[in-house]
Order: sequence, then structure tokens, then C-alpha cells
Amino acid sequence: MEYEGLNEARELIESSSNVVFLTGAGMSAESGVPTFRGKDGLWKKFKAEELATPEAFQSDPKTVWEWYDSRRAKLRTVRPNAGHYSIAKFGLRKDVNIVTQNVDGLHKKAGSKDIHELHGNIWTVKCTRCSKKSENYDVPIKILPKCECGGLLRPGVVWFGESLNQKILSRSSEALSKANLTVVVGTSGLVQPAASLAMIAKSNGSKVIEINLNKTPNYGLIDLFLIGKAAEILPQMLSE
Ligand code: BJW
Ligand code: ZN
Repeated sequence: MEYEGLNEARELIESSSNVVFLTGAGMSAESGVPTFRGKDGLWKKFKAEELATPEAFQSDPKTVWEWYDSRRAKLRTVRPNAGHYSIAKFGLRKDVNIVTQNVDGLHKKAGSKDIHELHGNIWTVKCTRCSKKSENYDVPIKILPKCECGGLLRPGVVWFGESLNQKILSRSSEALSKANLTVVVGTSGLVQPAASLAMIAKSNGSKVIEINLNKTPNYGLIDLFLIGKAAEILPQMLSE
């Protein structure tokens, strides 16, 4: 299928040396990872405030861990899609940074470098007592998992009401300040502070392309909107 705006997008891409991809759940949709807010999204079945908050974990860590365990089990079976792979390949010929809200680790699995995971990674755990972070790939995970210090481990992700890792946020801002082109892919643009990054890129002089199935709150600021699936548009847009 020939997407409207594709030629213009390809021209912008080829004339840019430094490109940032800002990705959200729609990036992984074609891998079979559910999004949060779509019609089959995770928040249709589960209440965010009952699962993705520190208060929820404090009051019912078992339920929260069971939810993360089921998502980890699903993620264990999925692969990066053609969109992830095309960004990884593109990174071999341009200066590319990926600022992602996704916790699924699929950009890394596809071979990309310079990935900034704003909301953490579902394959990491953090101790609620000594704050030690580590990787953990157990599926199923032993509920409730404990740190060697005896403290309860929690998923290494960022919940509502929690601050993002400042180092990751400042590396993301630095990458955006250098970008000639920012490509926003598959995010509803509703969750802060990630949602403001496209605006920051724009005010730093970057051109902004957005790929999504629907218009988002970014629509007013972007230079070019491509409507469709990330896994189909990105390979066409980024091929040499
Ligand atoms: C496709 C497609 C295909 C589908 N191809 N496209 C200012 C105002 C109001 C509130 C706040 C504010 N500042 C901060 C807040 C509070 C809050 C917030 O933003 N709330 C809003 C919802 C109102 N933010 C926070 O709490 C953040 N922390 C923070 O700001 O700290 C400072 C602070 C502390 C205390 C008080 C105030 C400030 C932390 C946010 C953490 C978000 N965590 C989650 C869970 C992560 C762990 C996990 O996975 O379990 O992150 S929530 C969830 O949403 C997840 C996602 O990363 C995030 C964003 O979702 P995303 O990626 O956009 O997915 P969807 O589903 O929403 O959209 C998918 C899109 O793809 C859609 O547009 C589709 O059309 C499209 N799509 N298929 C292309 N094939
Ligand atoms: Zn510990």
C-alpha cells in the first residue's frame, strides 16, 4: 500500500543526519503486545489506578505482580516487528536515538542502540527496601519475589505519580535538542512528561513526523502525519 505523505517523509529522512524516534505502545502492536488505551487496550480490562500506581502495589502487591507476570508471559512469546527492525537498520546509517515509553525491550531485541526507556523495563526488578535494581527474566516469577536483603521486589517500571529517572530524562532531552527530525510513533500523547517531548523537539527546531492510526494531541505541532500501522509504514519510510 502506498501511504499518503510517504515521499515527503522519505525526503525529510534523507536530509536529516540526526533522528529521534519517540515510541509508544502502538510501535509494538503488530508484535501482538496490547496497547493501553485502544479498544482492546489493557486499561479496558484493568483499572490503571488499581495496578500501575505505588499505592496499588503497597496495598496489594500480589495482584499487581500477577498482572505483571501475565504480561511477562505474553511478552516472552513475541518478537520485534518489521518497524522495530527497520529502525535498527536505519541506525546503522544515521545518528539515531530512541526515546520509548515501552517497557517491552523490543527495540533492543531488534538490535537498536541508544535506547532511552522512559518508563523502565518489565524485565527488571527493584528492591523496595535497598533500591537495588537487577534484571529478571523468570516466567513465571516467584510471587512475591524477594531481594537478597529480604526486601520485597517490585517491577522496574514507572507508575503513575512516580518521577521518571532523571538521567534517562535528561539524556532524552539532550538527544531531542540535537535532532533535525523527530518521528513520533504509536503513542496517544496523553501521559506526561513523555507527551511533552514532541513539543520540546519542535521548539528546538526539529521537524516532526507522526505515525499513528488516529490523530493525537500532537496534531497541531507536527509537520507531517502518516496514518497507518507503524510496522507497515516505518519499513517503507526508512528503506534506502
Ligand atoms: C498504533 C498502532 C499501530 C495502535 N501503529 N499506531 C500533567 C497534567 C495531568 C497529569 C499529569 C501531569 N504531569 C504528570 C501527570 C500525572 C501522570 C499523567 O500523565 N497522567 C495523565 C494520564 C493525565 N504522569 C505521571 O504520573 C508520570 N510521572 C510524573 O509525571 O512524575 C512527576 C509527578 C509526580 C507526581 C505528581 C505529578 C508529577 C509517570 C507516568 C508513568 C506511566 N506509566 C505507564 C505504565 C508503565 C508500566 C507498565 O507498562 O505497566 O506507562 S501508564 C502507560 O501509558 C504506560 C505507557 O508507557 C504510557 C503511555 O501509553 P502509550 O504508549 O501512549 O499507549 P496508548 O495505549 O495510550 O496509545 C497507543 C497509541 O498507539 C494510540 O494513539 C493508537 O492509536 C496507536 N496505535 N496501534 C501505529 N499498529
Ligand atoms: Zn534489597
